[in-house]
Amino acid sequence: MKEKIKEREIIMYKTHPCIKKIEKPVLTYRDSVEGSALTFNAGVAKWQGKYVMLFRNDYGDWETQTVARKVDVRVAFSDDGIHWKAEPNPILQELLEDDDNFWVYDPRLTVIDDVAYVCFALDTKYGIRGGIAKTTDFKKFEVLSLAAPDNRNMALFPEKVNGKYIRLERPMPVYGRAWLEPGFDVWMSQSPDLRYWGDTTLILSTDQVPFADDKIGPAAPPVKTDEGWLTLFHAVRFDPTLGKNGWEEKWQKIYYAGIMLLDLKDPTKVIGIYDEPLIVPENHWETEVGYRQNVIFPGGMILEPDGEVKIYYGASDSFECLATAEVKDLIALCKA
Ligand code: BMA
Repeated sequence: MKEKIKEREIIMYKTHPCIKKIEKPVLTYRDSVEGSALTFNAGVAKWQGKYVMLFRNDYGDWETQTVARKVDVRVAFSDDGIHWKAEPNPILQELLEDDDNFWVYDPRLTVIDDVAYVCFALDTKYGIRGGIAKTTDFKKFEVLSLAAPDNRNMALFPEKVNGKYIRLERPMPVYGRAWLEPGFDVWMSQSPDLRYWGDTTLILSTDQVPFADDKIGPAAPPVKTDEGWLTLFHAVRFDPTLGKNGWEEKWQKIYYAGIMLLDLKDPTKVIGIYDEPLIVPENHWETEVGYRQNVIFPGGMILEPDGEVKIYYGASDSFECLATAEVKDLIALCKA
């Protein structure tokens, strides 16, 4: 794999023309939380006639390009999915009552029968744990499960399949997979009750994604269509020619959004994957400003009744952005 990467020519991909990016971010540090430097990587769903977003807030100072290493998750509501108003308090703080837990971040949101389920990453003294919590009011949360480290990027399907809850997840095997290094893959687990997870299966590996050579991971919770589960993922390419690209001394990764279709009845089967990136970092917000440039990190996907798909993504680890597409076009890409 390492040899292949060295030989691989760096292809300049373009966002697929079926994707329309909304010109400006839908939420930034300016309109989210006092003291926020970075407002990004949100999960979004429809709930009780509104749109609800859970977003990641990293404290710091935008002007001086400093991050405070203090992170939390916030809630915002919207009537149209475009204009957002953030609530004043962080959520899931109960997890931090345990001193071994540092912070919660990168939420994904799934609504099943009016109950909202949040998948989140939790950095702890003993590694990164992926968790699931439920809420009916976005104030009080009950934590249902926390995986053994290192596992994150969990995304829960919006309904049970064959009587089981299904989640995508991305473990990070640094020893056992070292011979194939680099590369972390997308897996799927099933559960009767959202607490006990098993029947774990590999869904998509980095080697199967032509535009990834570093790692891949689940993105938004999949959306159900007549043709299958439309499923976004993020795919990472390492580009040694890149230098600063943000606030850190060096940032040499590029994060794309990819898309695939999973079988409706057996979602462990990939029906098709679009063999180029769906969304590529290109505009000002994605490549010219921000903490880590060239990062597209999709966390929310909503299928509207008229066939429009809204894709919410973190840009440059700094802003929350929105793009739209027609569901039929996305399905066609996966089946081509
Ligand atoms: C991943 C996560 C994300 C982040 C991305 C790019 O590993 O930490 O939160 O958006 O890297 O920095």
